[in-house]
Amino acid sequence: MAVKKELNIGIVGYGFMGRTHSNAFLQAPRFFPLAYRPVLKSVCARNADRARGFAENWGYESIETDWKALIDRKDIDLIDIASPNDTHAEIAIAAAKAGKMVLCEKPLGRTVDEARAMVDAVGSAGVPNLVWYNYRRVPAMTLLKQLLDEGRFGRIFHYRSQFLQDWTISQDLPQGGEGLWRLDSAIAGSGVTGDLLAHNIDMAQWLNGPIVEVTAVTETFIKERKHNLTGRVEPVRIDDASAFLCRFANGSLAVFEATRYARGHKALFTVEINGEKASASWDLHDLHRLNYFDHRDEGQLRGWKSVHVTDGDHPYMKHWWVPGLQIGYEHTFIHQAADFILALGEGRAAAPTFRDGLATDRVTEAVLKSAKTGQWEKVAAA
Ligand code: SOE
Repeated sequence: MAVKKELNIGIVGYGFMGRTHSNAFLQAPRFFPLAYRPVLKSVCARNADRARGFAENWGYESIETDWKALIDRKDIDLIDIASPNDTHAEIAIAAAKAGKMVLCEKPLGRTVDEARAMVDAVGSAGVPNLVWYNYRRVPAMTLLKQLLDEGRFGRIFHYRSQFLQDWTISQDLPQGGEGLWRLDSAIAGSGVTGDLLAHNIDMAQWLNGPIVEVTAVTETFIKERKHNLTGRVEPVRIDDASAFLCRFANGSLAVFEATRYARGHKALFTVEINGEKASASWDLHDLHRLNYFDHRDEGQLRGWKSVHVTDGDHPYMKHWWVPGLQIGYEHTFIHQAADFILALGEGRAAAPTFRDGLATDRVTEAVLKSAKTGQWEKVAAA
Protein backbone atom coordinates (compact mmCIF):
# COMPACT_ATOMS: atom_id res chain seq x y z
CA MET A 1 0.00 0.00 0.00
CA ALA A 2 1.27 3.48 -0.88
CA VAL A 3 2.46 5.51 2.09
CA LYS A 4 -0.04 8.25 2.75
CA LYS A 5 0.99 11.84 3.08
CA GLU A 6 0.57 13.23 6.56
CA LEU A 7 -1.89 15.97 7.40
CA ASN A 8 -0.64 17.46 10.65
CA ILE A 9 -3.40 18.79 12.82
CA GLY A 10 -3.36 21.34 15.62
CA ILE A 11 -6.69 21.68 17.39
CA VAL A 12 -7.77 24.57 19.60
CA GLY A 13 -10.28 23.54 22.26
CA TYR A 14 -11.04 20.28 24.02
CA GLY A 15 -14.71 20.52 24.83
CA PHE A 16 -17.66 18.79 23.21
CA MET A 17 -16.54 19.81 19.70
CA GLY A 18 -12.87 19.05 20.38
CA ARG A 19 -14.01 15.49 21.02
CA THR A 20 -16.22 15.17 17.95
CA HIS A 21 -13.47 16.55 15.68
CA SER A 22 -10.68 14.44 17.19
CA ASN A 23 -12.78 11.31 16.81
CA ALA A 24 -13.51 12.29 13.20
CA PHE A 25 -9.82 12.74 12.32
CA LEU A 26 -9.01 9.36 13.85
CA GLN A 27 -11.85 7.44 12.21
CA ALA A 28 -12.03 9.04 8.75
CA PRO A 29 -8.91 7.34 7.30
CA ARG A 30 -9.96 3.99 8.75
CA PHE A 31 -13.23 3.96 6.80
CA PHE A 32 -12.61 6.19 3.75
CA PRO A 33 -9.87 5.91 1.12
CA LEU A 34 -8.03 9.15 1.81
CA ALA A 35 -4.82 10.41 0.23
CA TYR A 36 -3.77 11.97 3.55
CA ARG A 37 -3.46 10.49 7.00
CA PRO A 38 -4.47 12.95 9.73
CA VAL A 39 -1.84 13.13 12.45
CA LEU A 40 -2.99 14.55 15.78
CA LYS A 41 0.03 16.76 16.43
CA SER A 42 -1.11 19.08 19.17
CA VAL A 43 -4.07 20.21 21.24
CA CYS A 44 -4.14 23.76 22.52
CA ALA A 45 -6.01 24.92 25.61
CA ARG A 46 -5.23 27.30 28.47
CA ASN A 47 -5.30 24.64 31.17
CA ALA A 48 -2.15 22.56 30.65
CA ASP A 49 -3.22 19.67 32.89
CA ARG A 50 -6.49 19.24 31.13
CA ALA A 51 -4.89 19.66 27.71
CA ARG A 52 -2.46 16.91 28.66
CA GLY A 53 -5.30 14.63 29.75
CA PHE A 54 -7.11 15.29 26.47
CA ALA A 55 -3.91 14.67 24.49
CA GLU A 56 -3.40 11.32 26.24
CA ASN A 57 -6.97 10.24 25.68
CA TRP A 58 -7.09 11.08 21.97
CA GLY A 59 -3.48 10.48 21.04
CA TYR A 60 -2.25 14.04 20.42
CA GLU A 61 1.54 14.10 20.38
CA SER A 62 1.91 17.37 22.29
CA ILE A 63 0.08 20.27 23.91
CA GLU A 64 0.22 24.05 23.66
CA THR A 65 -1.34 26.57 26.01
CA ASP A 66 -1.20 29.55 23.63
CA TRP A 67 -2.88 29.30 20.22
CA LYS A 68 -0.33 31.72 18.75
CA ALA A 69 2.42 29.22 19.56
CA LEU A 70 0.35 26.50 17.90
CA ILE A 71 0.03 28.59 14.73
CA ASP A 72 3.78 29.37 14.76
CA ARG A 73 4.66 25.67 14.63
CA LYS A 74 6.17 24.61 11.33
CA ASP A 75 5.13 20.98 11.85
CA ILE A 76 1.40 21.82 11.69
CA ASP A 77 -0.52 22.05 8.40
CA LEU A 78 -4.05 22.58 9.61
CA ILE A 79 -5.58 24.55 12.48
CA ASP A 80 -8.92 23.23 13.67
CA ILE A 81 -10.91 25.70 15.76
CA ALA A 82 -13.15 23.93 18.26
CA SER A 83 -13.15 26.69 20.87
CA PRO A 84 -15.98 29.12 21.79
CA ASN A 85 -17.35 31.55 19.20
CA ASP A 86 -15.45 34.64 20.43
CA THR A 87 -12.15 33.00 19.47
CA HIS A 88 -13.05 31.96 15.91
CA ALA A 89 -12.19 35.12 13.97
CA GLU A 90 -8.90 35.98 15.63
CA ILE A 91 -7.51 32.44 15.43
CA ALA A 92 -8.76 31.76 11.89
CA ILE A 93 -7.34 35.01 10.52
CA ALA A 94 -3.94 34.45 12.16
CA ALA A 95 -3.86 30.81 11.02
CA ALA A 96 -4.67 31.76 7.43
CA LYS A 97 -2.00 34.46 7.45
CA ALA A 98 0.48 31.82 8.58
CA GLY A 99 -0.52 29.72 5.56
CA LYS A 100 -2.36 27.02 7.52
CA MET A 101 -5.53 25.31 6.36
CA VAL A 102 -8.36 26.35 8.67
CA LEU A 103 -11.34 24.37 9.88
CA CYS A 104 -13.78 26.15 12.16
CA GLU A 105 -16.75 25.17 14.31
CA LYS A 106 -20.06 26.85 13.56
CA PRO A 107 -21.18 29.61 13.53
CA LEU A 108 -18.29 31.03 11.53
CA GLY A 109 -18.29 34.46 13.23
CA ARG A 110 -20.31 36.11 15.97
CA THR A 111 -21.20 38.77 13.40
CA VAL A 112 -21.14 39.20 9.64
CA ASP A 113 -18.16 41.54 10.02
CA GLU A 114 -16.15 38.82 11.76
CA ALA A 115 -17.19 36.19 9.22
CA ARG A 116 -16.34 38.46 6.28
CA ALA A 117 -12.87 39.14 7.68
CA MET A 118 -12.37 35.37 8.01
CA VAL A 119 -13.47 34.79 4.40
CA ASP A 120 -11.09 37.53 3.25
CA ALA A 121 -8.21 36.02 5.24
CA VAL A 122 -8.53 32.50 3.83
CA GLY A 123 -9.16 33.99 0.38
CA SER A 124 -6.00 36.14 0.34
CA ALA A 125 -3.92 33.31 1.78
CA GLY A 126 -5.44 30.80 -0.65
CA VAL A 127 -5.77 28.16 2.07
CA PRO A 128 -8.37 25.35 2.18
CA ASN A 129 -11.10 26.07 4.71
CA LEU A 130 -14.27 24.50 6.06
CA VAL A 131 -17.02 25.16 8.61
CA TRP A 132 -18.22 22.14 10.57
CA TYR A 133 -21.91 22.21 9.67
CA ASN A 134 -22.00 18.50 10.33
CA TYR A 135 -25.68 17.76 9.73
CA ARG A 136 -25.24 18.08 5.96
CA ARG A 137 -23.38 14.78 6.28
CA VAL A 138 -26.25 12.78 7.74
CA PRO A 139 -26.71 10.22 4.92
CA ALA A 140 -30.47 10.91 4.78
CA MET A 141 -29.78 14.62 4.29
CA THR A 142 -27.18 14.02 1.60
CA LEU A 143 -29.71 11.72 -0.10
CA LEU A 144 -32.33 14.47 0.09
CA LYS A 145 -29.87 16.90 -1.52
CA GLN A 146 -29.31 14.40 -4.35
CA LEU A 147 -33.06 13.93 -4.88
CA LEU A 148 -33.57 17.69 -5.00
CA ASP A 149 -30.68 18.17 -7.43
CA GLU A 150 -32.18 15.50 -9.68
CA GLY A 151 -35.28 17.73 -9.93
CA ARG A 152 -37.64 15.13 -8.45
CA PHE A 153 -39.57 17.69 -6.39
CA GLY A 154 -40.39 20.11 -9.21
CA ARG A 155 -41.11 23.66 -8.13
CA ILE A 156 -40.60 24.11 -4.37
CA PHE A 157 -43.40 25.81 -2.45
CA HIS A 158 -42.53 25.33 1.22
CA TYR A 159 -39.64 24.65 3.56
CA ARG A 160 -40.00 24.30 7.34
CA SER A 161 -37.42 23.58 9.95
CA GLN A 162 -37.11 23.52 13.73
CA PHE A 163 -34.41 22.93 16.31
CA LEU A 164 -35.93 22.28 19.72
CA GLN A 165 -34.13 21.81 23.03
CA ASP A 166 -35.05 22.27 26.70
CA TRP A 167 -31.79 22.50 28.67
CA THR A 168 -31.95 26.16 29.78
CA ILE A 169 -35.43 26.25 31.32
CA SER A 170 -34.22 26.37 34.92
CA GLN A 171 -33.85 29.89 36.33
CA ASP A 172 -30.99 28.54 38.47
CA LEU A 173 -28.79 27.67 35.50
CA PRO A 174 -25.91 30.16 35.49
CA GLN A 175 -24.50 31.82 32.40
CA GLY A 176 -20.87 32.00 31.28
CA GLY A 177 -17.81 29.84 31.70
CA GLU A 178 -17.15 26.34 30.54
CA GLY A 179 -20.13 24.58 29.03
CA LEU A 180 -22.35 27.61 29.62
CA TRP A 181 -20.66 30.21 27.42
CA ARG A 182 -23.52 29.63 24.95
CA LEU A 183 -25.66 31.72 27.34
CA ASP A 184 -23.17 34.59 27.43
CA SER A 185 -23.74 36.90 24.46
CA ALA A 186 -20.24 38.41 24.63
CA ILE A 187 -18.79 34.97 23.92
CA ALA A 188 -21.52 33.35 21.83
CA GLY A 189 -22.62 36.41 19.81
CA SER A 190 -26.27 35.38 20.05
CA GLY A 191 -28.39 32.66 21.58
CA VAL A 192 -30.33 30.04 19.69
CA THR A 193 -30.17 32.08 16.48
CA GLY A 194 -26.41 31.59 16.07
CA ASP A 195 -26.22 28.26 17.89
CA LEU A 196 -29.19 26.28 16.57
CA LEU A 197 -30.90 28.20 13.76
CA ALA A 198 -27.50 28.46 12.09
CA HIS A 199 -27.73 24.69 11.50
CA ASN A 200 -31.25 24.98 10.08
CA ILE A 201 -30.18 27.87 7.83
CA ASP A 202 -27.03 26.19 6.55
CA MET A 203 -29.06 23.09 5.70
CA ALA A 204 -31.85 25.11 4.11
CA GLN A 205 -29.63 27.21 1.87
CA TRP A 206 -27.71 24.11 0.81
CA LEU A 207 -30.91 22.24 -0.05
CA ASN A 208 -33.14 25.04 -1.31
CA GLY A 209 -30.88 27.95 -2.31
CA PRO A 210 -30.47 31.44 -0.89
CA ILE A 211 -32.83 33.08 1.61
CA VAL A 212 -33.55 36.63 0.49
CA GLU A 213 -35.70 38.22 3.22
CA VAL A 214 -36.85 37.44 6.75
CA THR A 215 -39.21 38.59 9.46
CA ALA A 216 -38.45 37.35 12.95
CA VAL A 217 -39.34 37.33 16.62
CA THR A 218 -37.02 36.45 19.45
CA GLU A 219 -37.55 36.20 23.20
CA THR A 220 -35.38 36.02 26.28
CA PHE A 221 -37.56 34.23 28.80
CA ILE A 222 -35.15 34.40 31.73
CA LYS A 223 -33.85 37.94 31.98
CA GLU A 224 -31.12 37.55 34.62
CA ARG A 225 -28.78 34.74 35.56
CA LYS A 226 -25.79 34.44 37.81
CA HIS A 227 -22.60 34.78 35.76
CA ASN A 228 -20.11 32.02 36.49
CA LEU A 229 -17.08 34.24 35.89
CA THR A 230 -18.11 37.36 37.86
CA GLY A 231 -20.26 35.64 40.48
CA ARG A 232 -22.86 38.40 40.00
CA VAL A 233 -26.43 38.18 38.76
CA GLU A 234 -26.29 39.81 35.32
CA PRO A 235 -28.75 40.51 32.51
CA VAL A 236 -29.13 37.72 29.95
CA ARG A 237 -28.49 39.15 26.49
CA ILE A 238 -28.96 36.09 24.33
CA ASP A 239 -32.14 35.06 22.56
CA ASP A 240 -33.66 32.00 24.26
CA ALA A 241 -36.09 31.40 21.39
CA SER A 242 -36.12 32.65 17.81
CA ALA A 243 -38.58 32.14 14.99
CA PHE A 244 -38.77 33.57 11.52
CA LEU A 245 -40.66 33.51 8.25
CA CYS A 246 -38.72 33.95 5.05
CA ARG A 247 -38.67 33.90 1.29
CA PHE A 248 -36.11 31.99 -0.74
CA ALA A 249 -34.75 33.22 -4.07
CA ASN A 250 -36.63 30.32 -5.76
CA GLY A 251 -39.95 31.83 -4.57
CA SER A 252 -40.67 29.29 -1.82
CA LEU A 253 -41.82 30.32 1.65
CA ALA A 254 -40.44 29.00 4.91
CA VAL A 255 -41.00 28.86 8.65
CA PHE A 256 -38.08 28.33 11.05
CA GLU A 257 -38.06 27.99 14.83
CA ALA A 258 -35.40 27.29 17.44
CA THR A 259 -35.67 27.29 21.20
CA ARG A 260 -34.08 25.90 24.35
CA TYR A 261 -37.47 26.03 26.10
CA ALA A 262 -39.40 23.21 24.39
CA ARG A 263 -39.83 20.94 27.41
CA GLY A 264 -39.23 17.33 26.47
CA HIS A 265 -37.14 18.01 23.38
CA LYS A 266 -33.39 17.48 23.61
CA ALA A 267 -32.13 18.04 20.05
CA LEU A 268 -35.10 17.79 17.72
CA PHE A 269 -33.80 19.17 14.44
CA THR A 270 -36.50 18.80 11.78
CA VAL A 271 -36.64 19.52 8.06
CA GLU A 272 -39.61 19.35 5.70
CA ILE A 273 -39.77 20.41 2.08
CA ASN A 274 -42.86 20.46 -0.14
CA GLY A 275 -42.57 20.57 -3.92
CA GLU A 276 -45.02 20.36 -6.77
CA LYS A 277 -44.25 16.67 -7.38
CA ALA A 278 -42.83 15.41 -4.08
CA SER A 279 -42.28 16.14 -0.40
CA ALA A 280 -39.74 14.93 2.14
CA SER A 281 -39.27 15.18 5.87
CA TRP A 282 -36.60 14.21 8.35
CA ASP A 283 -35.70 14.60 12.00
CA LEU A 284 -32.50 14.16 13.96
CA HIS A 285 -33.98 11.77 16.53
CA ASP A 286 -34.55 9.26 13.72
CA LEU A 287 -31.64 10.45 11.63
CA HIS A 288 -31.31 7.40 9.40
CA ARG A 289 -34.88 7.71 8.05
CA LEU A 290 -35.94 9.95 5.17
CA ASN A 291 -39.70 10.25 4.74
CA TYR A 292 -40.57 10.72 1.09
CA PHE A 293 -43.87 11.24 -0.73
CA ASP A 294 -44.00 11.11 -4.53
CA HIS A 295 -47.21 12.30 -6.16
CA ARG A 296 -46.28 10.39 -9.34
CA ASP A 297 -46.74 7.06 -7.57
CA GLU A 298 -49.75 5.00 -8.63
CA GLY A 299 -52.90 6.62 -7.11
CA GLN A 300 -54.21 3.85 -4.87
CA LEU A 301 -50.79 3.06 -3.44
CA ARG A 302 -49.60 6.64 -3.13
CA GLY A 303 -48.35 7.45 0.36
CA TRP A 304 -45.41 8.45 2.55
CA LYS A 305 -42.45 6.08 2.45
CA SER A 306 -40.04 5.85 5.33
CA VAL A 307 -36.72 5.08 3.68
CA HIS A 308 -34.16 3.47 5.99
CA VAL A 309 -31.05 5.18 4.63
CA THR A 310 -28.62 2.39 5.44
CA ASP A 311 -28.13 0.52 2.17
CA GLY A 312 -24.85 0.25 0.32
CA ASP A 313 -26.00 2.61 -2.43
CA HIS A 314 -27.02 5.34 0.02
CA PRO A 315 -24.60 8.23 0.57
CA TYR A 316 -21.58 7.28 2.70
CA MET A 317 -23.07 3.92 3.74
CA LYS A 318 -20.91 1.57 1.69
CA HIS A 319 -17.99 2.66 3.88
CA TRP A 320 -19.68 1.43 7.05
CA TRP A 321 -21.05 -1.93 8.19
CA VAL A 322 -23.49 -4.02 6.18
CA PRO A 323 -26.84 -2.87 4.71
CA GLY A 324 -29.49 -2.17 7.33
CA LEU A 325 -27.12 -1.30 10.17
CA GLN A 326 -27.40 2.33 11.07
CA ILE A 327 -24.86 4.93 12.07
CA GLY A 328 -25.26 8.07 14.20
CA TYR A 329 -24.24 11.57 15.23
CA GLU A 330 -20.48 11.05 15.47
CA HIS A 331 -20.43 9.80 11.88
CA THR A 332 -21.58 13.18 10.56
CA PHE A 333 -18.25 14.62 11.74
CA ILE A 334 -16.32 11.65 10.37
CA HIS A 335 -17.97 12.23 6.97
CA GLN A 336 -17.13 15.92 7.17
CA ALA A 337 -13.47 15.20 7.87
CA ALA A 338 -13.38 12.55 5.12
CA ASP A 339 -14.99 14.90 2.58
CA PHE A 340 -12.51 17.63 3.43
CA ILE A 341 -9.51 15.33 3.06
CA LEU A 342 -10.88 13.73 -0.13
CA ALA A 343 -11.35 17.18 -1.66
CA LEU A 344 -7.86 18.17 -0.54
CA GLY A 345 -6.44 15.15 -2.32
CA GLU A 346 -8.31 16.17 -5.48
CA GLY A 347 -7.28 19.82 -5.21
CA ARG A 348 -10.83 21.16 -4.82
CA ALA A 349 -12.73 22.93 -2.07
CA ALA A 350 -15.01 20.98 0.28
CA ALA A 351 -18.28 22.57 1.35
CA PRO A 352 -19.35 24.23 3.51
CA THR A 353 -16.51 26.68 3.00
CA PHE A 354 -16.02 29.88 5.02
CA ARG A 355 -17.96 31.64 2.24
CA ASP A 356 -20.91 29.31 2.90
CA GLY A 357 -20.52 30.02 6.63
CA LEU A 358 -20.70 33.75 5.88
CA ALA A 359 -23.91 33.19 3.90
CA THR A 360 -25.46 31.61 7.02
CA ASP A 361 -24.22 34.44 9.24
CA ARG A 362 -25.83 36.96 6.87
CA VAL A 363 -29.20 35.29 7.47
CA THR A 364 -28.77 35.02 11.26
CA GLU A 365 -27.83 38.70 11.37
CA ALA A 366 -30.93 39.63 9.35
CA VAL A 367 -33.06 37.50 11.74
CA LEU A 368 -31.68 39.27 14.82
CA LYS A 369 -32.11 42.66 13.14
CA SER A 370 -35.70 41.94 12.14
CA ALA A 371 -36.52 40.82 15.69
CA LYS A 372 -35.38 44.28 16.86
CA THR A 373 -36.92 46.42 14.12
CA GLY A 374 -40.15 44.44 13.78
CA GLN A 375 -39.71 44.81 10.00
CA TRP A 376 -38.96 42.46 7.13
CA GLU A 377 -35.20 42.58 6.54
CA LYS A 378 -33.38 41.78 3.33
CA VAL A 379 -30.46 39.37 3.58
CA ALA A 380 -27.39 41.18 2.29
CA ALA A 381 -26.26 39.69 -1.02
CA ALA A 382 -22.93 37.84 -0.99
C1 SOE B 1 -26.28 23.29 21.78
O1 SOE B 1 -26.84 22.56 22.82
C2 SOE B 1 -25.69 22.36 20.74
O2 SOE B 1 -24.69 21.60 21.34
C3 SOE B 1 -25.12 23.14 19.56
O3 SOE B 1 -24.08 24.00 19.97
C4 SOE B 1 -24.68 22.18 18.49
O4 SOE B 1 -24.19 22.88 17.37
C5 SOE B 1 -25.86 21.30 18.09
O5 SOE B 1 -25.45 20.40 17.10
C6 SOE B 1 -26.39 20.54 19.28
O6 SOE B 1 -26.72 21.48 20.26
